[in-house]
Amino acid sequence: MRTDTGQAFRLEDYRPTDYLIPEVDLSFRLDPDETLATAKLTVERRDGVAAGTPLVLDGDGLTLKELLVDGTPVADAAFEATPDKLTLMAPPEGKRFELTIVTRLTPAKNSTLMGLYVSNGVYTTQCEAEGFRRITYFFDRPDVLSSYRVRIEARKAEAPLLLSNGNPADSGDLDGGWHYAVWNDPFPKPSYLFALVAGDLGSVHDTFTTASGRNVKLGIYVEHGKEPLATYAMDALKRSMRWDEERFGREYDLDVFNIVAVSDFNMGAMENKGLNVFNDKYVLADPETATDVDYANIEAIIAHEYFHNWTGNRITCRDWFQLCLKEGLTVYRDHEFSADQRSRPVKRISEVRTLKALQFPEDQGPLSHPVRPRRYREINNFYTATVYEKGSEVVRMIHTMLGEENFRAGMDLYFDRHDGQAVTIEDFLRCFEEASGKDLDQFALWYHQAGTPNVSVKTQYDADAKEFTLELEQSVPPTPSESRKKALHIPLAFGLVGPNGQDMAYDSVEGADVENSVIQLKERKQTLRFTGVSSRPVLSINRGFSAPIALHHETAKEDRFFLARHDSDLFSRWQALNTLFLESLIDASSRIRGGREPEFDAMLLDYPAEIAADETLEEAYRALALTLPAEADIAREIGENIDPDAVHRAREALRTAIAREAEKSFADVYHALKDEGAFSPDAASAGRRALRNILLDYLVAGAGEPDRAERQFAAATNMTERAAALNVLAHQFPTSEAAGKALADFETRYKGNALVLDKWFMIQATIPGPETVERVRSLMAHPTFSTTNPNRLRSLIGAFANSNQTGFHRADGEGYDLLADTVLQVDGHNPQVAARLAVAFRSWRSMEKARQEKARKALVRISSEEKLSRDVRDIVERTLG
Ligand code: B3K
Ligand code: ZN
Repeated sequence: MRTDTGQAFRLEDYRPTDYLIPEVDLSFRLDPDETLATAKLTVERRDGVAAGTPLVLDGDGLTLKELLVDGTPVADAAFEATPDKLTLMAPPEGKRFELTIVTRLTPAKNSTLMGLYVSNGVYTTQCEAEGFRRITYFFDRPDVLSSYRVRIEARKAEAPLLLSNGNPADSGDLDGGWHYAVWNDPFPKPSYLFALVAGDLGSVHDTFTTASGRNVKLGIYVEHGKEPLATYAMDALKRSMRWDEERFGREYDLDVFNIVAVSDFNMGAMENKGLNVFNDKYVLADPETATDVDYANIEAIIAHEYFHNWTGNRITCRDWFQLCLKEGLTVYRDHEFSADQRSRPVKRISEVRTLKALQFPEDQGPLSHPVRPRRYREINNFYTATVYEKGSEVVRMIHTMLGEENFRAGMDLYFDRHDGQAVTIEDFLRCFEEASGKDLDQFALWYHQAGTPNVSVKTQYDADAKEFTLELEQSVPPTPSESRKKALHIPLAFGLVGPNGQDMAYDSVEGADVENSVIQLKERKQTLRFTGVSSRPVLSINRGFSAPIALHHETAKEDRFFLARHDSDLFSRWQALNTLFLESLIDASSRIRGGREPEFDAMLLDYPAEIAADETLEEAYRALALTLPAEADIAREIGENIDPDAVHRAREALRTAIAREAEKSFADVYHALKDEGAFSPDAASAGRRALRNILLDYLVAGAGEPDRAERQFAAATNMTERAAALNVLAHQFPTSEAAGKALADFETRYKGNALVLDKWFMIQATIPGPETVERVRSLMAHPTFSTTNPNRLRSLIGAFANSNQTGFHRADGEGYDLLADTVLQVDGHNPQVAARLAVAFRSWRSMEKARQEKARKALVRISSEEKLSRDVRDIVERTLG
């Protein structure tokens, strides 16, 4: 483990290396306990650097076996090798030399899942961000690009399959039951994109012909016997390849593209050049074991990693501060892909829900940082919702401001100008400025300034003058290390909705640039005056969530209802209804806290029956509209002094009230939606199942007894229906016989299927209420629970801490203690995953006083552990503030 040295890396300290490494020749002789890695590096002194300047390479936990310069061993006095650094004091004076480094690795003992490790008998690597330095000494930073030749030797029986980046070049048998393969990657890449996989795996194959007629061999490698579960991923891959050609003009560039699924993986997947490595959760699917959400995630992540081939790999980041350059942009691209493959408004609503659930609390708490951070102690802690999701929103805003044509021209220029380079956000923005002629100076603040901007809205209509006035005011609250904020350039899509639901025309507008129904808000305060507005309009603003802001628009309930029913923008309809739900849930929770009964507006109780049955709306949209804000959403909106038990009771009360009111309509729709045909994972079928499942949740809550969920559980013909029914049973009747029986059935049925058992753990971890802490502790003793498998940890502990408000925030602090215990335990073998878990503490200051104190104690207990990793120390210290 790398213990913390307190060192911080700063953007302004960026400086290029003294040497380049244009070519890398790697050979591996694989053995679980003693792998030899030989790296022959062609080292080239940069122009302007003095001959003999010391060469300093990064390492992490390395053991050096041999060191040669131009084939001759280096004398002991001429170098220094520690586990984390190799210094060659006086390299040859010539321009180029060859450095050979032999390191000894123990992949079977590598529990960090960074560098070279063994998962389920398969050798695999993870190098982003700084894992390559756990394999050999190197300039392990993204601005050093090299072409790689990789030779892998392994015992044929242990690893018949040998893969690396690029194209296959050679292979054959060796003595003693060994064999080898050689791979060549002609495209220069940074070390974080290196990958190797060796093992005994099954596979599915296909081919793809690119737009220019090149043939690419596709392969997906999975555990033997699981090949049929990879067909959906393969289909998603081919669709992604075609889409990138059509939408962005980007073709694939190698002869092969391989994907490997492994079961122990720190995150979702990794975009290594030509050899993507995936968490098997995002590859394997069939109707019996995967839900519709799993299918959608597989499609999105396959696309995301594939799209990195251009945004990330062909054009990479100059340094890790620029992470959003590849991540935000690639998320934007995968969002657009899913929107094109599925339903655009439904996709947009889901994106915004995710942004608000994950990024808003990050930006409003102690871990807030700009989309392009300026400092980090541990880069792995910056693979955040801000870099990814807000990073994507920033790219979306560029698209909104420039329009499709200029946006595409900017992207084309970016690909053209920077192919093969490691670049910065400034380089990226310059392409859009040049392509569109627009000035993005003020807009660039979105990358540099942290915090969720607040925009408040006031409106007024003067019937005599037929004038509509709109007052907009923006402010960004202070965030760690930035107290004063500048005004941002915020694009706000809007419409003045008339009585018939159509947008009204107006004669003129002054007070802001308005183009294509988008207001460009640039000042702290701007007043817009619309003339020639024939009757009082209802303002629909931030349509499609054109800017990632918190909107404060105090308006009459009637107007919100009007928008919920009539706005021409489906996203805004959802937004209006969701705001109505939120406002009434906040009110209900404060009543409950004050010892009063919650009260709900009749309109709010009537409308759901109407939506459920409204056939002009797609089912997936109706399902989203009927989904009440989660407890965490309500808590986030309350913002301070939160009592999660009151929030929980408020939400339950509203759910029951709606269910009772809408019983008949919900039951009719529920029955009419029963899928009779063969399962299809397409968006429309998934939408029907989603609507049916949300209705089940209501119907069971309204009835107050589990029968209907038991029936759905028993009759389910796919995992989407089965898991949803189990969830309803376990969450609404946790101690009932029905829930106990269903949980036991599920466990027996899926014994041995790790991905499905993860669902079983997750459903139980998220059962609301104080008793779940004990349930989670006893599940940690389940024979299949292990803290070394990240998926299992996330499905039990991660789900408990992030998605169980009443459990994790239990008043006596037991939930916090459970998380602290786990973080400390996991930190001993996998700091990256431990740090990720610790992030769940980030909103501790928004709880009521007694809980805050309990959370603070748990955090202090973690931070007082002397041997804490840099990863966890960084998170815990920033969280404590
Ligand atoms: N680039 C990887 C994430 C690497 C995370 C390192 N801690 C997957 C992705 O975003 O596509
Ligand atoms: Zn990515």
